[in-house]
This record gives sequence, structure tokens and C-alpha cells, in this order.
Amino acid sequence: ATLIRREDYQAPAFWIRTVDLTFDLDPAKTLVTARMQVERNTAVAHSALRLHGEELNLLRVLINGESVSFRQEGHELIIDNAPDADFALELRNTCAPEKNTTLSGLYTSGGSFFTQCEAEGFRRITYFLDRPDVMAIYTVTLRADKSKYPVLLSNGNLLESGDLEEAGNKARHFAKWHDPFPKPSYLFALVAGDLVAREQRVKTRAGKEHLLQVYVRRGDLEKTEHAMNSLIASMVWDEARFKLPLDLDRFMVVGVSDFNMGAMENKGLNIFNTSALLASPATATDQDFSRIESIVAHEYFHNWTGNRVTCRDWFQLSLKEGLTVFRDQEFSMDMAGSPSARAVCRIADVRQLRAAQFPEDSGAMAHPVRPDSYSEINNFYTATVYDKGSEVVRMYQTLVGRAGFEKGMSLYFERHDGQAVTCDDFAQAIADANPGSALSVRLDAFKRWYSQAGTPRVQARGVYDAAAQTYTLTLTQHNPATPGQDQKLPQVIPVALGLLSQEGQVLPLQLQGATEVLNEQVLVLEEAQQSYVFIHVTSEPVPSLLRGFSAPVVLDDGLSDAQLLVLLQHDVDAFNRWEAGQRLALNRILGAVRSGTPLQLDAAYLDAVRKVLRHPELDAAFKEITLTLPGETYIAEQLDVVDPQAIHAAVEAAQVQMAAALRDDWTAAFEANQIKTGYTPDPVSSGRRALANLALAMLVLDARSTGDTVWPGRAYQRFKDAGNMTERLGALSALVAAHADLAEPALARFHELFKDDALVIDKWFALQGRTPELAGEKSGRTFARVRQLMQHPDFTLKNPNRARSLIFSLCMFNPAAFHRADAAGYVFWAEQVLALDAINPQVASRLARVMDRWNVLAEPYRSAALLAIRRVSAKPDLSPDVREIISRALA
Ligand code: B3K
Ligand code: ZN
Repeated sequence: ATLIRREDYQAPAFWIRTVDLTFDLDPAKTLVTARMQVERNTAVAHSALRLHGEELNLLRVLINGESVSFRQEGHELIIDNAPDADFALELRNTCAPEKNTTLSGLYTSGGSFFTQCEAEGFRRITYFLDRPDVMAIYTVTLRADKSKYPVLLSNGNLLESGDLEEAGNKARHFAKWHDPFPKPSYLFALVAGDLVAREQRVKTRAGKEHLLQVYVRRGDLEKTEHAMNSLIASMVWDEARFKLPLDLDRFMVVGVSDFNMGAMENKGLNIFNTSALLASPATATDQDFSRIESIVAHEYFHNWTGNRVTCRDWFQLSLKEGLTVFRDQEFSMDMAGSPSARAVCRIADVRQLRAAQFPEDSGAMAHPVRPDSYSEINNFYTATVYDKGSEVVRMYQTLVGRAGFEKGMSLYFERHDGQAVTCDDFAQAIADANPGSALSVRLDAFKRWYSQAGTPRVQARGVYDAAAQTYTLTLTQHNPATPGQDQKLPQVIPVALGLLSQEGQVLPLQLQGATEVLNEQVLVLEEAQQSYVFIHVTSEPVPSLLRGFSAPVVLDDGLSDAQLLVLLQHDVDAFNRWEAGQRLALNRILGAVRSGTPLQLDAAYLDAVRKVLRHPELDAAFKEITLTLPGETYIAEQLDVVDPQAIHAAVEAAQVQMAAALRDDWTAAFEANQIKTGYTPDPVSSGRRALANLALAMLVLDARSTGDTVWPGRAYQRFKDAGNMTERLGALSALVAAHADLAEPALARFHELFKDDALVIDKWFALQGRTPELAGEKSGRTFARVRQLMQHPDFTLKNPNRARSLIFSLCMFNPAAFHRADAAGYVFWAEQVLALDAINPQVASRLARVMDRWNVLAEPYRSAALLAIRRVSAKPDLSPDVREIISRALA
């Protein structure tokens, strides 16, 4: 596989201005006719026309209606003598949708046709300049059997449709679509099948009418209401916050069960994994409801950030992804409402960043937000590009203010609407709209966020001078080396802070030399080390640093337990209040792991968390998230040498002790958070259900130690009687996680109840794959269970959701079940990577990444992991996707 480098970017030798596509849809062999208006790009050197094409059967090539000589080399169709003047190119080819298990290009699922073209799937449909800077206007005619495929969809507006009058055959019909907006090929889509739609007409602020449609399989219609509401809310929000209206008469969303990721933002025709679209109270959890809301919003927001303004090349992916994640996060926060609910959203996003992006930044696949090279672009739809990319956009907003950021966005669209641009263009627009701002005066340094991989470390140390009443805060940054990047320059790091007294009162902030007195301030760290002197500080302060997680860094603030306890109880910044609680837990868990001694939670810690749980004013959602211990992956991140079993043992001990010490409080929390009214997925009710579920899990866990049978019994009863999936799954997972006797009958009953609902059966597999092992029990019940479930009649590797539900749950989200001293987890991983690679390289390659951080594992895990990686590597015909991941792991 060849390495593509960012610095080698060249504009295309030709432009394709219009494309007229005709599809004769047939699962075995679909005929594609493409007529294009092509124009030489005179700005670059004269060269041959080279079109991309993969897995296609080429039937004919005409230029201006005449046949022309061409060559095929690898994945390219080369026409050496293309005219200098504008010309019409006509191609005809077939492809085989039914055989396409990669789910990239045109494929079938449940008897219908779907496409996925991002990043490079369009070349699996027809030959094309399949790169995002070639933008064309598409007209698409679909022809297919009318009874099997009554619905025929493509991007834009429907021009005409009707029956085909073919000799001796009246069974086929057609639909012709036209998209007025020029777009790159990755945004093309078609859908054909037996689908039904929920419809809603809405008006924009300007009074324009639009038709919104959500297409799904017949039985799923009643599960589309939440998606439709989320879509309408997204429209309203984007108009209000960024003045961005819907630009098409019709906006369609379609659900499909076989899909490689969450969803895809094809122009006017978003295609969704059903797991990111369908919800009913009986089958979806609160988490599903909120995930659906944010993914529907994300894809809708792409219509401007990604579609109207797109990426010049795939290195710029974060231009659209980081920005669109930022937009969907802001949307979710605005939807959440109260300051506390907003903070809970922020905490969840940061937890996700730490669980997925931090390990990526410190592993074999570490890459900048704007990568420098790739061999398979699909490997770079990463937490770094998406989630760290979003944090970078958030820092723009922090540095220029909310209004300044909105001005910057307006300028960005004013300058670049209809173009394919770079991250530099975005940065420049935000800076130019805010002359003299904290961003604009250091734009070049700020842009190191795009080029330097790795998570910056910031150390903060404060010195209080009681006599002078000054507090001197010294911030030091360190940017650790990552593969291929040894030397790094200091980055621009906004550090939001406040000071509290020892009693928890807000202390006013006044920097030496400044006249302003503030309650909170943003320091901009840009040198390796900087000191800040605050004056008139009347007592020794407790600093609250990096409030709201103002930059994606690892902070070492050196705070003592006593100081963290002050923050946990009193900080006005809810994020840092949560963070203090996490740090207190982390310190204890790391202490046990590092010293190799059993964890023993102290009274001070237990008292502090009890106070949170009993607090009369704090929201249930905040209590739940604060009482949830840091994840095992995040704990591993803090260690130079990682022993997953030791971490798990400490976490299990902490849970057992919290369960016992707070028994009465858990009981009270469980009772106090029963919701008797009908189900709504709003933040307050979901917070209460989350806390009730956590309390129940703790009580059932505690019952394991005490031998009590009441709580497992109550959990089973609740599992049976639950009126919604959140409570049902909560009760079930309480039983399963505690390895309670009642777990088995509950699991069996759950399967029986939902055997016809694939998305719920995914949950059933996932729950079992994620079940924590009992620390110290070497045989590993969960691992054995997963092995067994691989043989279950409902299991298949071919459906990505199903494969992920079982295999990824074990390998990615259950470290102690996966990292086994006998190496069986790694052997299993290697088998599954190879098996999946033969079916779907994108899914296989994601699984391959589980070994990103094999290098920091303790023995015997490290050597065993290396052996398994080598075993995968030894397979000569790995997909380029998996090959790239494996080579980086071994580099
Ligand atoms: N843009 C798509 C992701 C495409 C992934 C291709 N391997 C979904 C999204 O980010 O909205
Ligand atoms: Zn996206």
C-alpha cells in the first residue's frame, strides 16, 4: 500500500462539472451509465485523465460520443489523449451490490440498496475523480423493479418518476433526481427499497417550506418520532445560533441495519445506522435517545460544515468533523437546558475524549488533528480528528468569545461557500473576524494544535505570600514525543481558572498590572513556562484550574486531598467539582496499583462521596456521574506500565467498598429516584433513572458480599416489570455485573422478549461481552461466555452492529476480560481480526486498533500481545486498512 502525503497535494488535472448517472438496479449486477462534462484544469501541468475505479466491470468509454483508447492500471482508468477543450465523457460499467460485504460503495441490506461513499466508496460505483476537491452537479436516474423497490431516492429534488414502458416488461419504474448544489462524490447517495416514511412539513424563519422525511422498514415507523423531533430541533438551533438555514426543499433520512459507522451526511439524503436512528421507550435507553439526538444533529449540521463548504483533501477531515462535533456538542448542551445539565453534557464529552482520544494520542496510531500521511484514509476517522478536533474548535471560541466565534463562522461561509478548503482557511476566517483577539495575535502558534500530535502536559504550581497577599501561579507545559515527532514547540493553551478560599468562597481575581477584578479568568499559556501573579489575595487559595476543561491537556495541579475535597464540595464550576471527585478516586486506585497492595478506601473519601450522594441540591445526573469511578482505560493512561488485572482488582475493590459503606444512602437514592409518570428522555428524568440504576447496581453488588437475597430479587422484579428499556436494562445489568444467580434467568427472559428486535439483541450481546470478570478468578467467566456466544444462532460477523456488540465489547471495553495471563484474549482477537478482514476491512481495522498500546503492557501481556500482532501481520493478503494499523503497531 502506498503512503499518501499531505505535502504532495496537487490540484486535479481535470474538473468534472456535471454528472448524469443512470442506474439499472439489480442485486447481482447493477448497470451504471455515467455522462460527465469534463474540463481540463489549465492551472496545472498537462497530463492524462486518470479516473479511480475499484471492483468494477468496465463496458465502454466514449469521449464526445466516440470510442477512445484507454488503459487500466491497478485501480485507475487512464485516458492519455483526453481533449484540451471541454468534453463529454460517457462510461458504462457494472458492479455487484449483493456481493459487496465491505459496505462501501453500492450494497444491499435486507433486500434494499444503499450506498456509502465517504471516503472513497464512489469509485466502487463508477470510475470518477473520486476526491473531495472535484465538485459536480448531479442528476441521477434510478430504474428498478417496482414491487421490490417501490421507493427510489437520491440527493436533491425529485424531477420526475413513473413506470418504465419497456418491451414486454411493465414491472420496472424509475425516478429522476437533481441536486442543484455542486458536491464532491463522497456526498453522493442512492437508496432503493421497500421503505416507508414519517413525514413532516416545516417552515424556516424566512418562511420557506420544507419536507422532512425519515425512511425505515415498514415495522419501524413508530420508532422514528424521536429522530424526527431531533431533526426539527437541529434545524431550529442552527438557524438561531449560526443563522444557517436548510437549503433544500426536501431533507431525507434513511435507516439501514448494515452500516460501518453511525451515520452519513450525504447531501439531502442522510443514511443512518438504525442504531443511531430508531428509538422507542420500550427498546431504547436514555443513552440511545441522547445519542440519536446528537447524531441526527451532527449529520444535519454537516449540511453547512462539510457539504456547503467541504474539504480540499482528506488531510483536512477535521475541518468538517471537528467543527461538526463541536456544533453537535453545543447543540446538545443547549438542548439540555439547566447549567447543571450542560455541565453533565460537557463531562460526558470529556470522559469520552479521555477514554478514546488520550490513549490514541499516546499509542502507535498517534497523529495530529491534521494528519501528515495515511495509506488508508478510512483509518483516520479517529477520536483525534473528531473529538480532539472539536476541542480545538472550542478553544477558538474560548479565545475569541461566543459572539466572536459566530462572526468568524459567518466570515468563513461568506468566503468559502461552495468551495473545498483547508483547516488554514477556517483558522484565518475566525482570526480575521476577530482582529486583535487572543487568537489573532498568536494564530501561527495556535495552529500547532493541527500539526503536533500528543496530549500536552501542563503542570501548575502556586505559591501564596501571606505578607504580600499575592498568589503566584506557575504553569509549565511539556509536549511529549509521538511516533515521527520527537521535538515539539509550545502550544497555545487557554487555562480557565478561579480561586477559592479554604472555606470554599469565591476569591476575586486581579492580575498584577491589571485593573479588572474578575471571578473567573482565562490565562493563555503559550511559552514553555509562564508565571502569573494575583494580587489582593486575602487568604491562601485553592486554585480551580482548567475549568470546563478549557484545553485538551493533562493537568498536574499538585493539589492535596484536602484541596480536592474543597473543590468537590464548593467549586462553582461543576466540571471541576466532578473532576475533583474523579481525582480523589484516581489517587486511591493508582496508589493501590502502584504499591501492589489491596485498595482500602478511607473514611475521608467515603464521607465526601456520601455528601455528594445525600446533597439536597445537586441533580441526580450530576450525582451519578460523580459517583461513577474513572474508567479502567483512563486509569491505565496514568501509568507507564499497565497491568490491566491489577487495575481491575482495584476498581472492583473500590466498588465493593463503596457499595457497602454507602448501603443506606444507595437505598435512599434508589427509592428517591423512582419515576411514576410516563417515560420522557429529558435530562432530569434520565438523570434520575441513571442514579437509580447505579444505586441498584451497588445494592446488588453489595448483596453478593453479604449474601442478601432481597436486592437481587428486587432487581429481578424491576427487570420484569420495567416500563422502559433504561430501567429494564439497568436492572438486568445490575444482576449480570454482580454475577448474581438471577442473571441467567433474566438474560434468557430478555432474549425471549426481544428476539425479533435486532437492536435490542445487540444490547443483549453487548451486555454479556462487557460483564466485568471477578477479579482474581483466573478462568474468566465472561471470556468463556463470549466464546460460547460466538456460536449463538443470532451471532454473525457480517452485520457490523452484531460483530461490534460481542467482539468489540470484550476486546475494547472490557480490559480485564481481554488481557488474560494465558493470552487467550489475544488469540481470540487475532482470529476475529482475520475473519472480519475477509468480510469488511473497515470493521476489522477498527478491531485491530485494540492493540495500539500493547507496548505499555506489563509482562506477560506485552510479549503475548506482540505475538498475536505478529500472527496477524504474517497474513500476506491483509487489507490495506488492517495492514496500516498492524504496521504502525509494529513500527
Ligand atoms: N462523515 C461520516 C463518516 C464517514 C466514515 C468513512 N469511513 C459520518 C460523520 O462523521 O458524520
Ligand atoms: Zn461527521
